[in-house]
Amino acid sequence: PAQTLTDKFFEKDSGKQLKPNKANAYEDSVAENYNGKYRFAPIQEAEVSRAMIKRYFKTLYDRVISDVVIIGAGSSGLTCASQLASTRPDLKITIIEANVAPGGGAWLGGQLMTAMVIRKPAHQLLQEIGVPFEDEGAYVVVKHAALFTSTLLSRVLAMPNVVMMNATAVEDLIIVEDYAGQQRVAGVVTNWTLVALSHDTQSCMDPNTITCPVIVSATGHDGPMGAFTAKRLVSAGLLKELGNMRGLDMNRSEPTMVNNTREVAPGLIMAGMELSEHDGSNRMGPSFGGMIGSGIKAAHEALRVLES
Ligand code: AHZ
Repeated sequence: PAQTLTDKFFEKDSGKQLKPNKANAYEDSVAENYNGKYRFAPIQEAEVSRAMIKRYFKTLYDRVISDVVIIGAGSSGLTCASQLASTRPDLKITIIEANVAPGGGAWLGGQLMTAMVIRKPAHQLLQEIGVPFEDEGAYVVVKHAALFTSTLLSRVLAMPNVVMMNATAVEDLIIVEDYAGQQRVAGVVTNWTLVALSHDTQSCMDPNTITCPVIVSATGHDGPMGAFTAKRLVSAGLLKELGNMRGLDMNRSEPTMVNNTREVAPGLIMAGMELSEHDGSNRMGPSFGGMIGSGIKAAHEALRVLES
């Protein structure tokens, strides 16, 4: 039979890592040439699949027990992850994000406009992560919200102790009774988002679990997925009723959100806009200082719970 490209370059697939037939096979085959002679290193499709599968499932296997799970990778959740992971590189921090694209609402400022406003002193995070801004006195402006989000996101994802599972939704909480008979949130129940959204039409699609001593929930506004944890606390009897976010008042809402970011139920810290839904406090509209402050406070709270 004719020799295929794969036969030429690789030993027969023994189920293990493919090895090149001769030491310089890759070098011979590769050329970065933009005059019509560009050649990629040869590859087998199976190799690509294995490269993804083994890492994804190894990570999932490892993170089934995490130190901290952060639900939601919006501005508050990502700030929390960044602060927590840099302060405690020993902690296994796992972010679960329902969307394919992490970042929540922080890819734009307000009303789909590009500039992002951050009130002082929350701009200190920008200095720390190296995002340039224009100083307007009481507040700063980042020229594009996407610059803030992409910088924060890449910083978080580059941290060796952080794992993010996106396109994955938290669809329930693990709630256990502790030795004193008190209800405690002890983990999250997850499913791929496309599966979580199809429970009404498909039967028997059981989820997965991640156990952890501390959860930070930052799922944002009430919506199909948003404010998920706050709503679940109500149905679990851990919260009497949802407060529902109140009208916009920047001066009241941002400090209130930061100062009230706390452990709302044993083992569960709530941050960002979800906290406004939980507590029934004001919204702030397109000012992101409260989200940054709340994310940092949530990281402090997580450490307090872990160390208590
Ligand atoms: O996809 C959601 C988003 O990325 C994700 N999320 C929601 N439910 C989830 C679930 N499992 C996993 N069940 C889930 N992920 O959570 C993220 C929330 O990000 P966000 O930007 O919506 O919330 P935030 O609180 O970090 O930032 C809010 C920004 C707002 S809202 C607002 C106002 O309405 O006045 N003002 C600001 C600055």
